[in-house]
Amino acid sequence: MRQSIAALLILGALAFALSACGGKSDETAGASPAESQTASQEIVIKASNWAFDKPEYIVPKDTPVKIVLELDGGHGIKVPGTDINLGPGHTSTVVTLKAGTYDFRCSIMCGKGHNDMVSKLVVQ
Ligand SMILES: [Cu+2]
Repeated sequence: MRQSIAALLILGALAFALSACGGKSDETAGASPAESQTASQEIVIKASNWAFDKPEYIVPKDTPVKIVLELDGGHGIKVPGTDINLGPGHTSTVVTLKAGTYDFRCSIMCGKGHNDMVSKLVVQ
């Protein structure tokens, strides 16, 4: 009788230790380094032949935002003064911008209307 009680106690202790271990590893898995890249807002810029869908895009300053380029044709954007450089095969990025107005244009020679493809990011 005494032996079976000891066995139960050992089993109980083992179960407790295992569950404690499990809890710990779950916590570690939850802390993802990618979370610092989470954007609070998404700005969609649509490029087609031969225009961007808006004359300007309003972007919140000092806030991580996801810039998404939607393409209809072979276009790209490169925004001077920022890390934004998008085009076919690389159509989104997360950036944090300082207040200001950033003019940009199509970054890929796309045909006769290429020079008309201008717009701006208004960061405020
Ligand atoms: Cu172009």
